[in-house]
Amino acid sequence: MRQPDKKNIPENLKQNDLEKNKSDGTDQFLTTDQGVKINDDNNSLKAGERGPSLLEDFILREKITHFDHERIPERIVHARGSAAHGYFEAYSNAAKYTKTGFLQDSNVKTPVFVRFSTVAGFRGSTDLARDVRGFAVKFYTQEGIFDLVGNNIPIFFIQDASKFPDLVHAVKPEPHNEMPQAASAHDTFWDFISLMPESMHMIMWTMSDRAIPRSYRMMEGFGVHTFRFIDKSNKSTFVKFHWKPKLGTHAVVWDEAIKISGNDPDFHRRDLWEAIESGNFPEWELGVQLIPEADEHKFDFDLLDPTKLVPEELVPVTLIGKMVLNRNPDNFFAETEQVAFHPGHVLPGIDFTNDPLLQGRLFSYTDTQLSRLGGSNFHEIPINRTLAPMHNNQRDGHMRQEINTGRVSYFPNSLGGGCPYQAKIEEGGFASFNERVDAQKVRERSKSFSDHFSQAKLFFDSQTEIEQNHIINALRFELGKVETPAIRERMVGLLSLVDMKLAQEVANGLGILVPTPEKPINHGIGADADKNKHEPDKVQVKTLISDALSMIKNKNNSNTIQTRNIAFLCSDGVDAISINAMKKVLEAKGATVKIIGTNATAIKSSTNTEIKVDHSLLTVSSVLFDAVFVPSGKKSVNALQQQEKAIEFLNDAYKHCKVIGADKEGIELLNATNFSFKLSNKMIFEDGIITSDAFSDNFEQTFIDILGKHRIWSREKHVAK
Ligand code: HDE
Repeated sequence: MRQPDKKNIPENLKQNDLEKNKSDGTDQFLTTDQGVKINDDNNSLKAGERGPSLLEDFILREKITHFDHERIPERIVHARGSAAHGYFEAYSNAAKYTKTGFLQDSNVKTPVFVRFSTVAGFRGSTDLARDVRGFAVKFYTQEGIFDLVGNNIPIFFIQDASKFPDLVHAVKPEPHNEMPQAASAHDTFWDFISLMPESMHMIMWTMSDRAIPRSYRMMEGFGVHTFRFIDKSNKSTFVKFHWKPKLGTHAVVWDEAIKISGNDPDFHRRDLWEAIESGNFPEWELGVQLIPEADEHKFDFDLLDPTKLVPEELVPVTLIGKMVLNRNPDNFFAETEQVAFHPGHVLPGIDFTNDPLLQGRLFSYTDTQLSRLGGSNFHEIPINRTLAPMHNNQRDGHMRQEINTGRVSYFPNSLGGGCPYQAKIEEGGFASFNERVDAQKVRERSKSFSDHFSQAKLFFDSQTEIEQNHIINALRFELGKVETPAIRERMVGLLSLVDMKLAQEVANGLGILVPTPEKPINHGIGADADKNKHEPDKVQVKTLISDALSMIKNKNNSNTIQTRNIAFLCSDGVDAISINAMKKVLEAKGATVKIIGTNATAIKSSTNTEIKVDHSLLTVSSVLFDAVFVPSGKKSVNALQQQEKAIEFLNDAYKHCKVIGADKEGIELLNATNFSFKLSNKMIFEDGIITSDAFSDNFEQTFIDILGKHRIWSREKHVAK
């Protein structure tokens, strides 16, 4: 039996594998696809200088033909995405529960390729859409490929795979006019949702700030479904997968998200790319919630229901490994676009449950690659190729790369000596978990799936007031864009089954009433209305509040300011000492400083030294940064006061609850803003405005301490007034 070499596997094993397919034209001749050197790539072959082009011009024909076929269909969902390479290291504490190889040994570095995505938008749409984010990880293990194809939200909209095409048709741009792009704020989406009470828990999450992350690097990830770990004795333990980001879980605010979409639609893509290029490698820890088979029915929800999560207070998350992303792809199309994930790519030691959403996914992912990547040989595309030895009797098909030798392509055979031969379980052969299934075929939903509101309420109740307000505002925005009154009413009716205050606040924003028994919901679907009325199941709920569901209360968030981006607003005459003092402490803590100048190249300090400008004020906005600092320097501040963009920069930073720092004369620039009254009201500290006047002794440190809080949420109340 072949034993994989588990010791000291270099982290770049997949990189070595990809090297075989890399091509670099440096110092090489330009050639045709056939390797013929090209003498003139600028002119087609013509009958005379001004005559028609000749069909025999094989160089032109080849070039144009290839160009004509450059595009492949984009993913039907998750079309917009960004990816990176890295590695995973197990802590080896999961070995008790699963026999899967890559989780056994902490010396093994398993190469990974991770693709993050939005769901609804097209390939070229904005990163900052209000949307779920995909979080798909391909592990190139020594036993084959394992794909953990998850999202940044631990549950889903629907319970049964048969509703997925309907959900996606509803959320995608409407079919008659293909609008709106990368947005759920339109009638077809809310029409569907208002008739699908099972989506209410997910709606709470997607209307929360989880749907507008600050960065892919600051998102949690979840496997969503309940999977199984299988140990050596074939014992099964239910498992829920979690990714916990080292940088904490953070979001932007909605006004910021829509402004980022205009300023830099590639915001998340750029953020991931630049972090990796600059050596700030993003990290996550892999966590699992483990539930013994015997406890399957001990919860007030069904473990097979993908609209439910297992509260961390009931089953804590055990960390079993860490993942580091340390290399950007070389070629977007070859790697990020052609990577094909599939929740059905599992290994010995990991298996499925009967979650009906997962079961449907197991069919869909291979099927979609057949049309997206053009045929059944997509596993041969370098990014999809396994590192484990691969031998079988699958043959031929479009674009087959492998040259299978010999005359045998069937099993069993005697002519090939019985090869390739089957592996016994002890030899690493995969055998499905032998779950006993004894049932009749039915098209039915289990009664245990019928409580659609308890966990929606759990989520809403677990949020801080700030976060609840964001959910209310998101719903006011989304439903405010809905044109059909009956859809809005139905939605408010469903919200009233989650939380009356929530429904009332949303209804107030829409200018409608919350439906009551006297004035019931208008279902808007004629005679069938009664069929769609939903009577919520009353269930005894054990978990009433879960702090892990709130990003603000989340205990995994540290106060790190690592990789936070701080804008320094500067012009000629800026005080270099003031810049350097703040820059030094920020960079020592791993933050990044960007000099924003009144021109695009360089400015002169008060002592006439040249300071390189990172961005011209004209090309950036406060929404692209985590905080803003105005260094001292009278002339610089005077010049900035003349720039509307500088004042707008500060006003937006204030509105989005970001830390604002100003050194000596820098404070005068704050006097020209909407929040200048704060300076006289002495509310500066709790309001996140850090001036050298008020904090003369520990100015820089105070700035950093407040920056570590991510946002000064308390400010939001008076910003709104
Ligand atoms: Fe997917 N999903 N999905 N999905 N999904 C796809 O596969 C599908 C679901 C997820 O970066 C598609 O290769 C069905 C849940 C991610 O390449 C497609 C159902 C979760 C990605 C597909 C679901 C996901 C996809 C489109 C319900 C979180 C992007 C292109 C039964 C656990 C992967 C492709 C990447 C992509 C089908 C529901 C996550 C069409 C039928 C739940 C992260 O096959």
